[in-house]
Amino acid sequence: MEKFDRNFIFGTATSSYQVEGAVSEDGRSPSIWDTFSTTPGKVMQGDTGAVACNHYHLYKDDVKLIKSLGVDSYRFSIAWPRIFPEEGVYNETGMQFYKNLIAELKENNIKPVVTLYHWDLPQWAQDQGGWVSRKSLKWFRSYAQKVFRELDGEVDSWITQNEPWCAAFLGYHQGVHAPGHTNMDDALKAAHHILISHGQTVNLLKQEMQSSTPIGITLNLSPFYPATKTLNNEIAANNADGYTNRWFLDPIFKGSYPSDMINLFSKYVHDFSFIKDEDMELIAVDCDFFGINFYNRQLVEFHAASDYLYRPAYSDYDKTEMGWDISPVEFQELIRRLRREYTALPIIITENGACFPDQITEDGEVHDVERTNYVKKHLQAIAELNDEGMNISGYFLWSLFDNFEWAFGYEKRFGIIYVDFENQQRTVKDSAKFYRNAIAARNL
Ligand code: IFM
Repeated sequence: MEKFDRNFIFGTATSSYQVEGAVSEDGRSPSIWDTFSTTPGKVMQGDTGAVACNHYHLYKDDVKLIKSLGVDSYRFSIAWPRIFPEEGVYNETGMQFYKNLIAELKENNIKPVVTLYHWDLPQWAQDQGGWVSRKSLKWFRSYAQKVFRELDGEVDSWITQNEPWCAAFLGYHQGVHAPGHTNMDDALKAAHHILISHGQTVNLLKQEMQSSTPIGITLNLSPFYPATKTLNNEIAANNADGYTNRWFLDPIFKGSYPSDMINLFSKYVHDFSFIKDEDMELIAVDCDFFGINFYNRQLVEFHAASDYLYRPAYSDYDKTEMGWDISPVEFQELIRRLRREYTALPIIITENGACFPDQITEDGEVHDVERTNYVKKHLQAIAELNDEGMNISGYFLWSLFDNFEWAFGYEKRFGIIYVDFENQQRTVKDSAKFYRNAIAARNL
């Protein structure tokens, strides 16, 4: 019996800065990631996305590879600084790349799922405050409007924002992502503006442009568990969940920020007047689906000296090369919780995958058994969830290629297609072959 019905969407995913390269071509201006990655000490080995997978030039061959996987859909993102290299200055040549890519995908019967923002904010916007500034709403609106005018109709689904937690908290609080700020006040403002930008973009598409193309947002969610069941560790897990998950889930689905987190954040942020009542209504806008990027569960313990009273705890689970727990059971618990507490919208797993240290062996292949098992376990988990009626309607394997893994550079490989960054040669890994067979059989 088939485990996935015919309507289930199987896909694979990438993002612009991680694969495109061609950072100074055809009128593209620098993004915050060009600036960040060329700042010494920010990215491992000093890697940058300047060439990445050279997908900008190799996209036709890459679409052939995507086609060979038998996927229904390909998720990619648009580099904002290709479209608006300066404030208010539209670059048709930059847009043409995406028109070509979409045409190529459609000729091959692959549905394009397009993310508007996967972290490559134009540097000109950052120079004026970036997401910390409320002006970001105006900038993002013009960008989204132009992209919709040019591409809506050719796109299967839109994702407004990818992982606001990473963009805001890794970028503006922890400083490990661009633009590298370490300030909670900045992070909360950035998160708030990113969330509003999501709401206003959905309204732009649906109300102003009267489009019926499905649109939603993607959050990275990670369930937190106390290392042991003490009251203090439960507090730690609740705070970690608030910082990572609820700060984004609550406004999107309940129209308010969690009050326990406002109290906790008040230790460092004294003025919340940047949050206006009308913003909350906008953030809680109706969408067509909810995107989730899932990688791992996290174990935490109470730690009085940490900002929010928690720190990572030892876990004996098998791990990926990122040190992330392999946790398909907790993935299922997360989905059930979302159904109980937050939403009945169709859920799309917009990213799931694993990093392992791959090598091409003497037979010229990449036998990535661990990644294959990881993917298999998560697909199995989805099939079981759907048997329970959890309505997961799609799965996008992260990632199509080994690519620029942000602060880790090219050191960490998530691809189901191996990329030799010396010569851009692609090698289809065993995990890709497994995925192709699973899709063909709609089974595992
Ligand atoms: O590579 C990233 C991606 O850009 C966003 N989600 C997590 C992936 C793996 O870290």
